Amino acid sequence: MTEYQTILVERRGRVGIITLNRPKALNALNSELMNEVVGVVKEFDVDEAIGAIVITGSEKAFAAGADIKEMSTKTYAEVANQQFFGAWDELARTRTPIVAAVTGYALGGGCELAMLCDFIIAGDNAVFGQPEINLGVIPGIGGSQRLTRAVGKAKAMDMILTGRNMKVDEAERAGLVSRVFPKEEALAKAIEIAEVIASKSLIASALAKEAVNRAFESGLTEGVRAERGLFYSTFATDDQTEGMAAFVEKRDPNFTHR
Ligand code: CO8
Repeated sequence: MTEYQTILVERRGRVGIITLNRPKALNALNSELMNEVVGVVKEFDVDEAIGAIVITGSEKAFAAGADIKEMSTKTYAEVANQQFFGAWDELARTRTPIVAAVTGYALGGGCELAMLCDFIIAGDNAVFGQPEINLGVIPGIGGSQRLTRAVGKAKAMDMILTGRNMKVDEAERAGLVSRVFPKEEALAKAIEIAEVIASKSLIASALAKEAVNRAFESGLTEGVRAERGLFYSTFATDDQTEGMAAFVEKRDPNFTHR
């Protein structure tokens, strides 16, 4: 079994759970944590036994940002030449749905990591923000793009330029989080939701995720065309035959992910 320094990894049925585990640094994201998270996500992503992934932190902090202590002495040449933090982008290329379970602080890179997941389940103590401007930098793991698409230009500009945080009520109203639960229940609820996703056809959920992401990333005509192609391709799968036969025969489907 692989030993991890910065995360805990668990398989619960068809759900893979990754818990960020640097409690003394409020789960600040350093390079080691990035490599461990991205490595496990990639393993889960090609594992047919895993149908959904949950990424979570602690009750106090999902993650309080990129590790400022690791970054503080870096030069332009170092961050640019090493493509510092570039591996996080790989999460956006996964097929398997990823749910973020966010309690406490999701700031800077923490907010960006939550937004790299497919949707966010939040505890009622969740706090989101892109406070990089306070450190003389700007978001660097997609925050300026994904926050703007999630909450619109007005709120994204407001948050990114002032560095203010957004509490969970505002985040839910703005469309950044999908559902809010009491903080003690948020992780269990996120796992329940991931179990629902994992009970579906893995091929269909990957295609559905791809289709929604086309809406997020492209124009309407292109998105609808992409959706149509993805929809047609579901008819090449055993799971389409099984899913529709099960409905007609009034029984539960037995998806084989084929
Ligand atoms: N990095 C490193 N250490 C951190 C971080 C962080 N982001 N956040 C907290 N810690 C550490 C603290 O230094 C402290 O350690 P120690 O006990 O050794 O002093 C410990 O965690 C506990 O933190 P606090 O004592 O500050 O706890 P509080 O409850 O008082 O405050 C806060 C909690 C409000 C979350 C506070 O810790 C805070 O403001 N943290 C920094 C938040 C922040 O600015 N995040 C943005 C970081 S920049 C970023 O994410 C850029 C991403 C883009 C990278 C792009 C690369 C290409």
